[in-house]
Amino acid sequence: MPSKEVIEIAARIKSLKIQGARNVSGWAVKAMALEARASKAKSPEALWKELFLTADYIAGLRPTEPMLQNSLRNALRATLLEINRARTSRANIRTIRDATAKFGRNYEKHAARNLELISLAGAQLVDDGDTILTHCHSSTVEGILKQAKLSGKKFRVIATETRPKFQGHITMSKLSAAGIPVTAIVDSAVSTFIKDCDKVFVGADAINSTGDLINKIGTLTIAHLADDYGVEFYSAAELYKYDLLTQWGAHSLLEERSPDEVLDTKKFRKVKVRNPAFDVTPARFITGYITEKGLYAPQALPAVAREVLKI
Ligand code: RUB
Repeated sequence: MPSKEVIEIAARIKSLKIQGARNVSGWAVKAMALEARASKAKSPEALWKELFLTADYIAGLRPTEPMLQNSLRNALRATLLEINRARTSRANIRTIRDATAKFGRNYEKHAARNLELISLAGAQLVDDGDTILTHCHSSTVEGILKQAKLSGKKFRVIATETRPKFQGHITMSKLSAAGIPVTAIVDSAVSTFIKDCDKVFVGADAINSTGDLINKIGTLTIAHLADDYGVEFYSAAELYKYDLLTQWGAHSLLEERSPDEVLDTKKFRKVKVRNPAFDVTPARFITGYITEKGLYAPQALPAVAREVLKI
């Protein structure tokens, strides 16, 4: 059973109080460090088992998040390295616990640096006079647009509300607090407003081995419309979002969430509800991925990601 703090973090991830791939992964790594610190395990083997089960529990909370899986895998890898050292040196249960916590601190710095790099690269794509459409809340897109504003660009944003959980409201309030003019629209109004847009910027939950993008449900419709109207379509993504398993033929898992998010199921007893949280946008609709290593065509991204993930 994970510690009380980990269970609390898990509940906030599950309910989307912590949302977006980067935030979820950051909190997951913090949870691993907290679990290591709170552990009463007496042997490296017992500690390993505890951390492994914690990682497995957290990874299952949002199945469409390779960034979450990649960061948990690397937290476990850092722990395992120290366990191996303990066989041959003076490393002990305390140094093993410290190794998990140290990974957490390094991860946080690394993620902050990557966000800075993506924000700088993405801001260069924003031109004076642009109207930019965004969907859901991506902390990465938020970083880009705030950086563009800081560098003096004059542009406006159209933000979808993002049914059923309205994450678009987070985007609207963060961008308007930064002094960026924002227009809110309902998701189904994208077809009306796309012709007024110069660019689409969305985040990414996963990128697969053919360069396809998995992101918040509704992204695919926006990509189709952008393609029809000749609007550039960018996804801002840390390379940690690459889904390693897809290169060996696995399909990306698409999370389906509770029907109660869509409507009051007590009132609509006879209605079947489907609530997929994500959809898949084929690479052919994507102008480019904005990453910490720069801008890449979708077809080029898997090779760059493999290099960064060292496989
Ligand atoms: C959020 C979502 C975001 C990506 C990227 O979905 O689809 O576009 O996670 O976010 P949810 P970030 O609200 O269901 O988590 O750029 O912050 O990693």
